[in-house]
Amino acid sequence: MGKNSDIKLIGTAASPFVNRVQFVLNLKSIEYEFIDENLACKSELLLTSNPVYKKVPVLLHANKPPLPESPIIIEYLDEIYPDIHPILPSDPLARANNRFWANYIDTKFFPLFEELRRTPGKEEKENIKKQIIEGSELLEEAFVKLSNGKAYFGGDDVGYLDVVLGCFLGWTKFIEKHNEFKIIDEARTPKLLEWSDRICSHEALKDVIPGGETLMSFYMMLQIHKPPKAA
Ligand SMILES: N[C@@H](CCC(=O)N[C@@H](CS)C(=O)NCC(=O)O)C(=O)O
Repeated sequence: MGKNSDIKLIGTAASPFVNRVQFVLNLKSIEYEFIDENLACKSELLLTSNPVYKKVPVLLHANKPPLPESPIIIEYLDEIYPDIHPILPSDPLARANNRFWANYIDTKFFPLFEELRRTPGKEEKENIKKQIIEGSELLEEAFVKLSNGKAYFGGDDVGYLDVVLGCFLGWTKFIEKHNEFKIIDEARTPKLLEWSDRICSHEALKDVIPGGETLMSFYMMLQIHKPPKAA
């Protein structure tokens, strides 16, 4: 995409946080250049652009200071391109509710996936799986409330939580497959299951969600650089 674009994104294809920004850029039809980062050997560009966290994504917009952290990047893009596919709801309370659930997903729900990978011991793993399942049931309830009978968390169209949670679906399926359990299923989370099929085939997301091979090589890199805890 656009080599001379004034928007550049430092990222890696397997990162759900990077995928969120790509999803929003696609929804808003914004051309950008993707700068592929190797997290096993971080570039000078990443280290100087995000000296605090040293993580992707980082948005580079023209000559402005680099912007890290996916929720902050998404809100920034939504503010500078408000007319094309607004992401956050206009109602302040709905906006606050969206931020609440996004924060839950980022600080409670998704970190359990990493904890599952790093925790040794069958019993401990089963306990984490149980917490993930409870989390998915909370998200089912949130979906029912926020979507109001419509197709997306955002209502008739993709909104903030669709972006935030939708970009975890590749990893959700990967974790399900490699740990032999279901996170989103017909019996416990029927609405989320329908939503997940719908959003994964969305035009702006379908080429962004990483495939199994990309996820596996990232997973192997994590196993080396952040290995499971000692038993
Ligand atoms: N809170 C950050 C999380 C970003 C994040 O965890 N990125 C990972 C890739 S999925 C990363 O860069 N990890 C490198 C590291 O931990 O050193 C966001 O939402 O952007």
